[in-house]
Parts: sequence; structure tokens; C-alpha cells
Amino acid sequence: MPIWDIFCRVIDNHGDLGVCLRLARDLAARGQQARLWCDDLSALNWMQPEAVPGLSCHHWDQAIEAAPGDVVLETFGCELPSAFVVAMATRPTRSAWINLEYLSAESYVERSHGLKSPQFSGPGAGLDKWFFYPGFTARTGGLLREPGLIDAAISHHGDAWLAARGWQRQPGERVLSLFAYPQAPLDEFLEALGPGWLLLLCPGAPQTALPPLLRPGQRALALPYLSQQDYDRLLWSCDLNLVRGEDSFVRAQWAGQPMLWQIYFQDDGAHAAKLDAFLDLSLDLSLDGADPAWASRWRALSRAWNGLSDWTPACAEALRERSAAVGQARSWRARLGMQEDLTSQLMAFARHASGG
Ligand code: TRH
Repeated sequence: MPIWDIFCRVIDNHGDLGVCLRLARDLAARGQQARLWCDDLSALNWMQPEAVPGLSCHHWDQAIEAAPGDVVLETFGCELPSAFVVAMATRPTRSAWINLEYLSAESYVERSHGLKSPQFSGPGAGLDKWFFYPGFTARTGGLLREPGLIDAAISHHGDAWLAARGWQRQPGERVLSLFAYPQAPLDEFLEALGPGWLLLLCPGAPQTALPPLLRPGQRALALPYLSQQDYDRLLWSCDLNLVRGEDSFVRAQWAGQPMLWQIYFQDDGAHAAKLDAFLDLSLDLSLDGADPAWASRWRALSRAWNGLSDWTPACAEALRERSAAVGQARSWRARLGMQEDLTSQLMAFARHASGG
């Protein structure tokens, strides 16, 4: 059974561990042995409270005592412990050394995906490191999508699931989930949203900042942290999902419900181009049933939610046009579903990187 070593450093928030855990779980489910090495495992208590066959989680510092596996994943440029790299360099059969990068819809991803970087100095001298980029198009490494995920989202009984947790909607009410960074423009959003909404607030600053801003006809409930599996079910159950970062953003696309993405803010402004690149792809007018007027309003709303443009009447209008938003979400999901998923691609890539 091939052994995968997945290294993860928690920079901030939960996306780094969230992506690594999801990948490790998917590999384990496909018969691989996954070992996750992370410098802060505390979020596993809620993300993955139960043990997963084939997956073991360890503190980063313990890796120096381990013999490297068949595939070593350095995620998001986290820099492997040098003693571990030394052990990789002396392994009789070379491990495939792969750097898993952040997700972006920008065009550099297609150019950079799959490149090899021979190591000429340092503890890994003589080894090759390979770059694997997730993405939304055929010339990228794809997106994490466990077998059967879209079918599970389609057959989920959202109202029953919400009701069983005490988060049920009232007659005629719509439900949204909100997972957001502290700088989210909550006041403007609530004004644009209008009445008739139940807002399910994921942990974070909006749980305290949002309730005093609610408008008539809006209710909010604060949710605890859910396991990743239950967070998926929450996304499948809602009429609109506000997500952030990387992993919740991808999961919301598989949910096939309208989704607003709050991108991870970067001081140099790089996030603006990253958001626009995603909007260019996902609001593609060649998608089934695409509506150009709605797409331009949804773009305005997405940019406003990210503080990149003003809130205009078009933003409120975009939030009211449910059928166009659902149509886009379903067509976009169907298009993404035709891509090979990331784990399948990564397994094939690892064979290629190890010369097999
Ligand atoms: O937490 P995020 O903002 O994470 C990140 C990090 O900031 C990271 O450093 C940055 O590089 C990256 O974004 C772009 O958002 P994300 O990526 O959605 O990660 C959250 C994880 O938490 C995801 O795996 C889903 C999970 N989650 C649950 O399992 N249960 C929950 O209740 C919630 C709200 C989230």
C-alpha cells in the first residue's frame, strides 16, 4: 500500500489543514496510506472528530523520526524539515516529492502545473521537486472531489437535515450560510439582501458583529464548528452560501447552490486579480442558460462583497434573481464535474514523478 506523507503548516485560519485533511482522507479511501504531519492539529477536534481508516495524523516535529514514504507532499510551500529531506535523498527508491500549490483561476496556473525543479543544493541536492497546481481547467490538477460527491449533494434532504439540528426555516424563509473574514461588509450586505432570510452564522467575527445589524424580516443563528462532512451538508442545505479562502469555496461549488466568495485578502492587492480570474471563468457566457445581464450583476455583487467596488442597486437585484443564480451554479458544477478530480490526477502524477 503506497505511503503518502502530507506536510502542512497552519499559517492562519483553517484552509491549509482543511485542504490537507480532505486530500488525506480521500487518498485513504482510495487504498493509500496517508500520514498527515502538521504543526497545529488542534482544529482536527472539530474538522474530523472520528478516526479514519488508513489516515494517521502526527505533529510536524515527529516527522524527523519517520522513514519517508513513497510520495511526499509539501503543501503550499511549507518547506519540509531538512532531516526528512536528507532521509528522502538516501532512500533506495526515491520518493516522489511534490509541492501542492494554492488554488487559483489565473492563467499562470496552466503554465506552471506539472513543472519540475531539480534541486542543486541543500539537503535535497540531486532530488527533483515537482509542482502540482489545482485548478478549474483541463490543463491544471483539478479540484478535490471525492467519488459520488455530486450525487450526495443532489440527493441530500436539506430541510430535514437543518430541522434535525434546530436550524429549520420558517414558512417562506430562505436560508443562507455565512463563513466570512472580519472585514466583510455585513451592513451593506444585509441591506441588499432584504427580508425573508434565516442566516446561519459559522464561527468567526460575524457571529457577534452581524446580529445587531439585522434588518426586519431577517433572523440569525450562531452555529458551532461542524465537522467537514457536516459543513458540506450545511452547504447542500442552504439557498445561498457565503464562503471564504480555498476549501469552503470549492465545497460550495460542489453544493450547486448560489455562492458568494470572500477571497483571502492580500496586502499587495493580488486578491483582486484572483477574484476576477475566477469570475471570468465561472460566469462564462457559454455555460448552459447563461444570462449576460445577471452575470454582470453577480460580478458587481461579488466585487462589492470583497470591498473591490461600491454597493449598487445591481447588487441587491443579483441577490433577488434566484433562478439565474441557481442555473449558473448547476451549469458550472456540471462543467467542473467533467474534469478529472484532483486526487485521481495527483495519484497519476506521483507515479510519473517517481519515474513509474
Ligand atoms: O479558514 P479559511 O479562511 O482558510 C484559508 C487560510 O486563510 C489559508 O491560510 C489561506 O491560504 C487560504 O484560506 C486561502 O477558509 P477555508 O479555506 O475555507 O478553510 C476552512 C476549513 O474549515 C475548510 O476545510 C472547511 C472547514 N470548516 C469545517 O470543517 N467546519 C465548519 O464549521 C467551518 C465553518 C469550516
